[in-house]
Amino acid sequence: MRGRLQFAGLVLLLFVLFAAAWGYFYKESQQAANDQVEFLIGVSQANLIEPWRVVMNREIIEEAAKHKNIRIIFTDAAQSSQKQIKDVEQLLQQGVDLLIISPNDSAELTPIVAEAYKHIPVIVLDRGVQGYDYTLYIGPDNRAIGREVGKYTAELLESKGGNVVEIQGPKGLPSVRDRSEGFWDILRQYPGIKVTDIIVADWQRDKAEDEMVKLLDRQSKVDVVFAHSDYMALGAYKAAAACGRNFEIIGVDGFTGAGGGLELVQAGVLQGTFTCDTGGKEAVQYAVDILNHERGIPKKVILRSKKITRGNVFDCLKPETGKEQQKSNRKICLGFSQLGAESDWRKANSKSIKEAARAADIELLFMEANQEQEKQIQAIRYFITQKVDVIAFSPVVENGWTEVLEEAKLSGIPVIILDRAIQPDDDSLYESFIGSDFREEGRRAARWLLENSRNGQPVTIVELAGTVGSAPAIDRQQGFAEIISAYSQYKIIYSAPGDFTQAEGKEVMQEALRIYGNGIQVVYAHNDDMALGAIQAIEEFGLRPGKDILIVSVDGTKAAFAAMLAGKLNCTVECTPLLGPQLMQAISGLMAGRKLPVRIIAAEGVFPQETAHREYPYRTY
Ligand code: GYE
Repeated sequence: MRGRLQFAGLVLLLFVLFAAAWGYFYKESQQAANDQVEFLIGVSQANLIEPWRVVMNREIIEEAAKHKNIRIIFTDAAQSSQKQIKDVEQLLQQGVDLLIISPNDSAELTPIVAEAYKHIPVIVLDRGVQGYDYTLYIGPDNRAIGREVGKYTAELLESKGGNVVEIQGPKGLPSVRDRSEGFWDILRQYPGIKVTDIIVADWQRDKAEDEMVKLLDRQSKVDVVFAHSDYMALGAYKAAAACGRNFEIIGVDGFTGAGGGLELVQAGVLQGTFTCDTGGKEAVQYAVDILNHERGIPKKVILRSKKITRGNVFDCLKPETGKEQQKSNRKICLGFSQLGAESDWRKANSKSIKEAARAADIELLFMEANQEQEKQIQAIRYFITQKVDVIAFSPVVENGWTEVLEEAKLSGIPVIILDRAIQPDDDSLYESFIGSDFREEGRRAARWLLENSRNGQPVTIVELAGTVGSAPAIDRQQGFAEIISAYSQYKIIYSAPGDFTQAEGKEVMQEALRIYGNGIQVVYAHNDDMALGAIQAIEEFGLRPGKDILIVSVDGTKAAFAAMLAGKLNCTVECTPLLGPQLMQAISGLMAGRKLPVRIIAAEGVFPQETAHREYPYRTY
């Protein structure tokens, strides 16, 4: 008996000692963890009623857990902009190092986001804010998602027609409007397909179910239901089951995990879904890069949406894995087709790519095409025969790439598009587009002009356009026209292509001067090189560029800054050619099995003459 008691005492003693030691070490390790926290990130969430936002927060937590040195503080604005403004103020008071915000309302949250941005980096998720006072925007392309749903609906109805019901999220939300508009854009092309009813179910499954039951009561023929979220789609399915009806249901979101869209597709509840990532994971990844002061942080990241049907759902459920070559530690080989060497921009772009490849230890096959599409197609075919790991290229013109990109796809080589976009923009043919928003550059040039030209007086403009059929020429023209078209006194009196070269820019300007002489007040050049050519032509004509004729152009090259310092150029809208580091970063990610955003848009500014002095020393191209 005594022996037993002694034994029990010993066990108790050991237990107490163990507990004390554990407590001590736990405290120590907690202390160590706190010591490790370097960065505090505030997350201001618009609400947690939408399941999509709950997933966003979960992703943020999961991604943040990979970094010992960051800590996250969450706030929930419960659908109130007023509350969200207070939340941000409080987060700022708590001393967060970076803010991630998903705004309740774009306009109402713009001032506080701009205020926060004065002090710390700000990442805006999902709903944008007005203007550019933030570090980075990450979000989906809802209009594109809507269009894809439209195409799939047409595919399901085999163009023979049928009745469709649309179940929307809350009225007035930009995401709802965009998805719906994209969807209708496509369905309008099929006269046999009728959207007979629209239900507003506020992202709620039960509301979708109830409304759908009522609808099925009176509507005898329903062929396809498009629900703006998988959760509401499930409601439609339940309604069908309750009423003994049968139709095909398409959702949006495509979450993994229990009850998520992928599971619903796998179970045959949904015919298909289109993924709409929340960006939570990417926000943390970029936040870490920003806090570590990494270079080449973009301004906008648009997330890829994937179509999920029974045919591919099993592949999607598999965890992401790295590619073989990464495991074997072989050097990654990149084939890059550059369109030419027509401008300072292009030369800087080529240099940036070569230097970044070297720095990233990526083997580079680099081919230049003298602005000829045929040569680029040949280069891409050559890369395919060489079995490179990745192909990247800057398409000289927008059209005519589908065939060669399909060849690359068939041979299993991923493609990244750099700088200029393609049409038709079939994003199943490439992994990512990295470049600028050319239309926005055109708008910026026009806005500068509006602010800096005489009010009320007629303003005559000569436009020196870029290469015919190229994305920057098309978009810069449209963006500029979009803004000035609202003001009748602004008139483009002459527009001709100068192929982005200085020599042709000069020729076009000579011709314009020959026709209009002193009657030209403004030159808008699609790039700096053509503006420099125009400056020569204007001087030779006996007028003063920058004074008698205002000149605004795009790129922001060092030569343009020198022209501004000399008073001969009035403004340059930046378009960065320094895309090499972002390209290599994307390639490394891709090879490691990461899903890339479908569009990565660079951060850029506007530089009027007055700023040239300050900026000139820092221009690197
Ligand atoms: O603006 C121009 C160049 O595609 C953005 O091409 C690029 C354009 C750039 O030649 O200078």
